[in-house]
Parts: sequence; C-alpha cells; structure tokens
Amino acid sequence: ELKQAFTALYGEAPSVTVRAPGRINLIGEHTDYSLLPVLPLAIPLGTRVAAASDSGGLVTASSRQFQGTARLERGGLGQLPATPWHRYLWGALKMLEGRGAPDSGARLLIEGDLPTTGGLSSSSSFTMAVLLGLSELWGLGLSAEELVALAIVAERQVGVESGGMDQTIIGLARAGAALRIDFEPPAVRAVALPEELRLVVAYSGEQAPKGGSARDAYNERVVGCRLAAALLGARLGVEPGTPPVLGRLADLAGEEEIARLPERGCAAAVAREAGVEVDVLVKLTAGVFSDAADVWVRPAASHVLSEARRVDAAEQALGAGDLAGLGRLMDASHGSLAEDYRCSTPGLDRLCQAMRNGGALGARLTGAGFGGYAIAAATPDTVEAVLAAANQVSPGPVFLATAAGGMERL
Ligand code: NG1
Repeated sequence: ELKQAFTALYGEAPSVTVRAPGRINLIGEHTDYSLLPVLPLAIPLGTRVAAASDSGGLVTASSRQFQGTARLERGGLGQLPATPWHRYLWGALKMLEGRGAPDSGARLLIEGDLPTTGGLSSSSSFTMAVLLGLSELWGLGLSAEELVALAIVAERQVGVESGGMDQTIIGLARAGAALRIDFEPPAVRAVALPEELRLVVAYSGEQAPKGGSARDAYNERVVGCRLAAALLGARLGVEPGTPPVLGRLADLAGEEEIARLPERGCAAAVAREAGVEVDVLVKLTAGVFSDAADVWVRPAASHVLSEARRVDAAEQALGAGDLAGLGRLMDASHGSLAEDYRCSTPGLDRLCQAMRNGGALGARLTGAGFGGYAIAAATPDTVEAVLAAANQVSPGPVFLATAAGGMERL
C-alpha cells in the first residue's frame, strides 16, 4: 500500500522501504541523559519510509499524516525549517552531510501510525526511519549502532537535549523482550517479559509537543541534573565529566550528600561554587540555557539516582517473574517523577490512579511526561478491567503493547 501510494505520488516505484518502531519505557525515566540505565521495549506502531533516488542533492518528502511537502537541498540546509516535522528530516540530513555522493538526492514518502502527542517516541521513530532509508538508498552501509549515534545528535540539533534511550531501543529492539540499556559503558541486554505480563498503554488527553513547551521543560531538567552533578562532583572530589553527569557519581553520592544539595539553583552560582566553567552547565547542542535561571537541583538528583536503582530492581523482578514487585516499582517511579521531577500532569496522575483502581499492579507515565502517555502492568485476569478503567478517563487511544523488533529494511 505504501509502495502504491509512492508510485501514485512520484510516478515511479520506490527502491527502498524501511520501518522503525515506536517504544514505551517500562522504567528508567529521565535517567538516560545522566548516563544511567533504562528499560524500554519497542511497540508495533511506528514509521515507514519509501524512498527512491533523485539527482542534484534535492530531498523531497511527503506524508499523508503530516501536512506540507518538504524540499531540502543537501548542499544548503540552512536554518531549522519552520514546519515541525520538516525539522527532523533536516536534522537527519545534517548528520549525513559529507556522506555519499554529494549530488545524491531522494524522494521520500513517510507514513506513520504512531501518535505524535508525546511519550511514544514518534520523533525518534521518524528520525531513525529516515536515516535508515537514506543509508540504504545511498548505499552508505551504516550499521544500526552508527545510525543510533547519528539519530541522537540529529534530535539534539532540533532542540531537545535528549539522552539515547529512544534511538537505541528503536535501532536494537528484540521482539518479545524489553532491552536493558546502559550508556557508560554502552551495553544492551534483552530482558524477557514474563508470559503473563500485560502492558496497557493509554493517552492522557494532554499533548506534550516537543517543538514547544515540553522542549523547554525537558532542557531545564537536563540542566538541573548537570548542576547537581557538578556540585556533588566538587563535594565528593570526583570528576563528573563534561558536561557533568550524575551517572559518574551514582555509586558515590549517598542520601546525606543528596540531602545537602540546594533545592534550586542557577548555573552561574553553581559554576562558581563547583569551580567549573559555566559553559559546561548551560551549553546545549542547539543553543544555550540561561545561566541566571533557577532550576530544581536536589529533587532532580533524588529522582534520577533513585530511578536508576529501580531499573536494577525491575530487571530482577522481571527475571524472577515477580509482577507485583514490578508494579510497586512502577508506582514508585511515577511518584518520584510527579513529586521530585515535576514532569507529571493532573491528567497523567488521574489516568495512572484510574488504572490502579481498576486492578493494575502498577502504573506510571512513560517517556518525558508533561502530558502524553501512561502505561500500566496487569495480568491476564485483570487486564480487561484495567483497559476499561483506562477507557473511562482517557479520550483514547488505549491499547495493549507487545514487544516488537527494531527497525528494518522491508
Ligand atoms: P519522549 O519525549 O518520550 O520521546 C524523551 C527523550 C528520552 C528520555 C525520555 C525520558 C527524546 C527524543 N527522547 O522521550 O531520551 O530522556 O524523554 O526518560 O527527546
């Protein structure tokens, strides 16, 4: 069907088609950019790209879901385009500058069935699908790992200083399993999901657009983690990295040190106290965060370091088939995200509570939060009641997730 639509649009058949999944994250939220572990799984919804070559370095892209045809010259990409979805194409093309024949262009048709309202990784699915499609089309021979690395920077150039969870799970997912992802040193391992585990996914009704307010709220959290890492590094006498990351201190910072962090602080003051250049705290891939803006510091460290321990515990619970234990960890994760990380919303809280009341073992927001989606763990006995409870408060979609494979050429 995608090939037919492509042929109808461009008057020739595509030479390459690829797909990239979306994802939910079981646990390990807002830990990736502190280089601490995550435990996501790919879902069957995703993005498909059909592609054929064009000459002169022109890349044309159309979609039936997204309005407005994109026309980008590889030789003159210029500034960030105005249309939100064109930006991710632009980000991908920037990463391919200097690769392949300079005059290779492309015609693309991009189709997705992944909701773009936030939380299911539609932006990374899109970026990964475009990068894989172009790599195959232009014979660049990039490996999945290389595409993951390119996609991470591509999205940061669009403005969200994200970690690497989404791109990694989309690139490397295994069907039927979640993936425990570590970032330092980089490692992935498949974590089998107990046969009786059911995962309910439900929309809160609140959009979390990564092109606007959610982007700023996200970057503010990234800077808060850097400030906490810089202060802890200075106080513990440990080099926290450039930029400073909490992952370097995770085994060293005890409750007492975390409790002594300031509730809030600005980068200028933290740089003075920690004896670091203010740039390492505020410089983002796209732009600079204000060094005078006060952000949450202690609660950020408290969430991130406790969430990393919950990832370890959740992996163990899955291995032991302890679904009740997994559920308790999911509830604790949501509580920490809501109270300390302040990235939940009334809609997400209500949805999680409704699913717990409906019999879920546990429920939490998934992805960055600020709106978007929540997930709940259930058993075959309770799943119908949890779905019904979700449907009572969610405007939809509400669906059951299965663990899909990673991106592929079709
Ligand atoms: P969402 O907003 O669900 O795509 C974002 C980041 C992740 C991770 C989570 C929070 C992007 C592309 N992804 O996910 O890296 O930090 O938030 O755990 O921004």
